[in-house]
Amino acid sequence: MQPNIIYIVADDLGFADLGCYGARKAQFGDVSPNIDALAAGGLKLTQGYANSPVCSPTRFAMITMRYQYRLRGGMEEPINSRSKGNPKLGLPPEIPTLPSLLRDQGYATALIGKWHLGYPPSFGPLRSGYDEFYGIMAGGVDYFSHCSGTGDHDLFVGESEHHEVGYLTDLLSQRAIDYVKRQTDNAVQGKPFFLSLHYTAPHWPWETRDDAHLADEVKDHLFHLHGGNVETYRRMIHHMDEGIGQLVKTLREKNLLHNTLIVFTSDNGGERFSDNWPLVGGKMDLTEGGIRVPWIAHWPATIPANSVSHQLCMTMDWSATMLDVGGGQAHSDYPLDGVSLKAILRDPDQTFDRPLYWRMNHRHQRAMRQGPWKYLQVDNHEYLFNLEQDARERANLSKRMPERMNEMRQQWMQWSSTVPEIPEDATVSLGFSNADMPQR
Ligand SMILES: [Ca+2]
Repeated sequence: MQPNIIYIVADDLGFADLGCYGARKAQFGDVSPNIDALAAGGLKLTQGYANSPVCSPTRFAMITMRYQYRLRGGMEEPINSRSKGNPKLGLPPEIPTLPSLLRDQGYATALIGKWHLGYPPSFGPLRSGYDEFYGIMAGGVDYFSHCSGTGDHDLFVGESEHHEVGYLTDLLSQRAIDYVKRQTDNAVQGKPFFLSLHYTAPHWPWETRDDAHLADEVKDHLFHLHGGNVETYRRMIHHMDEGIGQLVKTLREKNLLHNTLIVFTSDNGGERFSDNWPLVGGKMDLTEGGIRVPWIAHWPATIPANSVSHQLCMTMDWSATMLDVGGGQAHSDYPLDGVSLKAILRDPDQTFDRPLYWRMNHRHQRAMRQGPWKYLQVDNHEYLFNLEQDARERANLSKRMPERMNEMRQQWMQWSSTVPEIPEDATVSLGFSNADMPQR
């Protein structure tokens, strides 16, 4: 029987922000007990990556299961609010997607949360395979006013603007729970659902459930460069974790948990208050802190509890896995770059060779990971690291092992020639600079 599938994506959550990835306790206690329980009851990946160190490019890869560079919108780092109405910068509706291909297999499909793949009328979740949408179109909104950085109100049901009082993380959790309840009868009768639950937590502005008073203060500058702290940040994660706990409880009560695949990840590495230890760098960087993220999968019918996998993988591989377990196949005109990890779910001890590639317009970055090796270029400087020995990328082996670096550079160039070049008008948007806060 096809499993139900829930794809939970946090926003800017770093590699070590969860207890199960080594997070320290917050003043209020454990940061993420419910997500940690999913990891304990299922599978935790140690070498899983995001397709990009920034939002919308990863989301292109997530939904198309192909390298984001194949689409013009995927070249933006990221799609910014000023592109609203631009008919080029988004996910073209004719492109097959994970939800559209699962829908072809009989799945009910919904996106609850963040879209960030272009604005209607050219683009939108309902045009790309989702039956239902509740959430935001932009890259970030205030948690209380639900307004984006341009001041536009950005909460929608379908394509209709929707006003509702509440803390966005809680609204998304409640909608997800309601969705599961609504789908229960169909799911029991063999019509499964695919739910994308894409939180905006713990992305700026730095607001917990108790911080409604901040909405007015940050409305002209959602990057919130004068606020936030580690404890606030941990609470924001905790609010998401509470919602996930309630969602799992609902699945259990409805007897759906056993045959539901829940996958949890982040769209990119951590931002300024995040813990990426022991990795270096963060959002926008191709050093490990920008791209290595938590990957947790829970599916009692298939995945043994307490499993750990060291398989190399990136976002589009997990999407390909979901398509695979749902019985779907790629459209022949749009072959997948993502590789299914289905075999790993049953037998987490097995691994296979999986070279991974990244490219960023920002700082002319390139990266390739294969086995323990990482080839990296930043600002036209090249590096070679052995990540099994040095996950923090401080021991540069490029001069000691020039042959290996040359070989990996060649492989990267070969891969790069298979995807379109970055166009002149592609934009890079940074939330802050050294003028706002000192860099290390
Ligand atoms: Ca993000």
